[in-house]
Amino acid sequence: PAIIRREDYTPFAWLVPETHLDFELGLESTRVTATLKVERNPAAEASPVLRLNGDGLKLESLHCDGEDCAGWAMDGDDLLVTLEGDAHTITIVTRFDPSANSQLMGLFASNGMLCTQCEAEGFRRITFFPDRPDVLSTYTLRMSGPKAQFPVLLSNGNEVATGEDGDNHWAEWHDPWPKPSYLFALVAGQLVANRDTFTTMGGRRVDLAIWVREGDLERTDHAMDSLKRSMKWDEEVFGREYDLDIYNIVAVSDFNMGAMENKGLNVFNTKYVLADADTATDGDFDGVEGVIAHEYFHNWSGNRITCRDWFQLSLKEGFTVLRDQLFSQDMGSEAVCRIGDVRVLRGVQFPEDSGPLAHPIRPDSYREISNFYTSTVYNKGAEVIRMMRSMAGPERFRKGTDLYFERHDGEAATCEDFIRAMEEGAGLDLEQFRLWYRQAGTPKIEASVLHSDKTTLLALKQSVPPTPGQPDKKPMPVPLRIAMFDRATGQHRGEQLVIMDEAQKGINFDGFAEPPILSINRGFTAPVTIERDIADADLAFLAAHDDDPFARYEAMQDLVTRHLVAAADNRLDDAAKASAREAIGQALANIIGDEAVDDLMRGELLVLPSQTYLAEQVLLADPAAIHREREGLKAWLGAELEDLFTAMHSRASKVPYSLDAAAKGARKVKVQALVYLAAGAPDVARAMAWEQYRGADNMTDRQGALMVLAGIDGIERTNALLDFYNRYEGNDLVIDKWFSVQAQSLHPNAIEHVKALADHPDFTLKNPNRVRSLYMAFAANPHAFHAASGEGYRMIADLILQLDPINPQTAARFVTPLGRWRRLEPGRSALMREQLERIAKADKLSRDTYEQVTRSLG
Ligand code: B3K
Ligand code: ZN
Repeated sequence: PAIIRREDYTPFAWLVPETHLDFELGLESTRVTATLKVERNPAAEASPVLRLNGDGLKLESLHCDGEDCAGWAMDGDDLLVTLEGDAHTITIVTRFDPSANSQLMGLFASNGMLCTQCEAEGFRRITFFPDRPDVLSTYTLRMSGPKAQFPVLLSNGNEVATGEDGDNHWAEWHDPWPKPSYLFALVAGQLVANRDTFTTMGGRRVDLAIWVREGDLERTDHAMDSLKRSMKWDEEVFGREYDLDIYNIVAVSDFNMGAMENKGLNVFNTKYVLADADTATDGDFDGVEGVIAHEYFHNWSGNRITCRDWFQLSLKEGFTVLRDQLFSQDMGSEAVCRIGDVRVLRGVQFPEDSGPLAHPIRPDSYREISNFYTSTVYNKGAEVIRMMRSMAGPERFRKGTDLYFERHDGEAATCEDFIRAMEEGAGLDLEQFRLWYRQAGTPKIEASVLHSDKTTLLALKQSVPPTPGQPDKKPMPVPLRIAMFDRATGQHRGEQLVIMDEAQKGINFDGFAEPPILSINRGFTAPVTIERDIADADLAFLAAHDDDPFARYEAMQDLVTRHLVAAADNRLDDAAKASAREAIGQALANIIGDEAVDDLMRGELLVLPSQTYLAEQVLLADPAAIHREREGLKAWLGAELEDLFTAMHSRASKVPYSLDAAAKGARKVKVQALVYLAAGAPDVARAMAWEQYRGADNMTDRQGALMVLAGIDGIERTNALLDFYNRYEGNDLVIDKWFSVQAQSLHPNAIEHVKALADHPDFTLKNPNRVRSLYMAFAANPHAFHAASGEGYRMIADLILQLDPINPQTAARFVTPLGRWRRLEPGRSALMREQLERIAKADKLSRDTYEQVTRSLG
């Protein structure tokens, strides 16, 4: 497959001012008549050839200006039409079988309904079209089909006419806003709606509807509430008002990703719509709120202003992720949200940035664009814009975004356009900052405090590691919020924002009698790694006293990380290990007892650094050693602090269920207590977890207890898993949890359990949620996936080979865990690489999987 390069961009030779679509709908056969008005693009180099993209389409007929069209040819999957004059009407008929569309791109069938997914290049599976984001067109659509099968017919914009015709009925929709084809959507099926209204700041009354299958209606209130709060928030914080009279959301159970921001008709994975206390955890509730907000915010950052080409993806995704993060921060706890964002960044994006798939937030080339919907484009993209916000401050940042929205409304824009609007509107000089868009890799900042009688010097060093295709890097501007704590008072004298924009830099401080304690990258102002020269006792001090909650969390993480990395590397003798454990135990005990901290934050402070994060800290990781030390520490802490954990659990168990912060916090610390006790006092934990399971009146408590029980042998394990299955049989989203809990468990036989679950009648490769619930959970289970025999790697490779012909987009996502081979100890490294090579040798691979496997082998 060909490589597409950013530098090769050229504007399309033709404009498509109007698109008319006529769908004759059927689950097994749908016929599409597309009528395109085309005219020469005066801003592009003239060409008589109109390239219409297709993907697996069969052309039934083609007319130009009503006549049979002579000048056409196929170029691979694309249709090339040669046109003499300046303006024409092209009519194209295609027909296909939506029920055979297991890729879930284009128009597909899901549970008897029809729905579309077009981003990035799915529209070309519906009809021949210039399927690129810089071709904006006004869409009018007619669809007809059997009324009994498809009582509800939806598309973008407004419904303008409906009618009946025997057993069939039809609807016409018109979207007044010109849009690229990737934002097109159509839904037809048996659906019911939760309806509400929202009045915008300008007085427009918007009819809101969330469409689901009949039995799911009662689980849609949280999504509706999140939608209304998002609409209000975007008006208040970004000055953005909604621009249509209706806003529809449809939930489907077969979906490759979270959701899709189609204009006026969002299509959602059920996972991000349905939530109630009995079936959704607190994390699920937060996920629904975040994704509803994200897709809504796209209406401006994505739809009103879209991307010129797919290399600019971060323009809409990075910015929209930042917007949804700021929203969630305002709805809940700022510090806890920030910690959650950083955990995702470190758990997914940092490993991506240090592995074979590393790429800048604005990539330079791709073979399959679906592979670039990455944590780098999304999460690092959000961090990059957040840094601009930190440098400008919220008011000036808002001036920058106002200018961007005003200047580029209705356009297909570039990252460069965004940067320029920020420079002018927010008054920032971003010349050197543009490197964040060009360079991949996570910058490393080394910090040390040098103290003499009178002066204190903070010495900073920056390096950006080499990444594939980018051996040499330049220093980037890294905004770091810093505070120096005075040992005499235990306080700092105010924080400052330092822009570290050179390879080396020194900053002087006066007036410290003793060397101050450095608190750096407070609030995680920059997506970098920090190596600071600091004593464990000072980390413990910051973990207990830093007034920046993120910095507190960070100090605790650092304290534990250092110890576990050293222990896994066999660098500690018994005495050193014992004293490090004592220090960590003391710090945890302080956190458990600190009445100034709320439980939500306490829950964060108690989390041990993940195995992935620990592995990231060393050049060649030994997953078994890391696992042994991490579990060893957990067990020691669980035993040592048993009384504190049981007391915390029993205190928190008295808090009744609600969705307020105190109650969510109570549930979070309960699970934490069980996790430590399960390692350190398994008999106590088993009894407590079983009691929590049986008494649970909500999914957070029930799933938390189940997770703990799934890792400990005993009759409780069997009974809880059986009870959970029977209780929720038929509820797909909850049965996904049942698969995940087992695939991710600490049970020594997890690998065997996963094999058995793959043969369970409820398992299917056709549903992406189900596939992920079993195999993503498994790939994230360090002791099982990294089994010394290589069995775990083989199982993931088998899955990729089986899934690739069915759903290449989802299959390709599973290559990532196998891409870690360069960073593993030699034995596992070879076993992992072997599996990548086995996949590479397969007869027929999709473009998606081919690209990821070849890059991973590098
Ligand atoms: N824009 C979509 C993602 C589409 C992914 C296509 N492979 C959802 C989102 O980011 O909001
Ligand atoms: Zn998005």
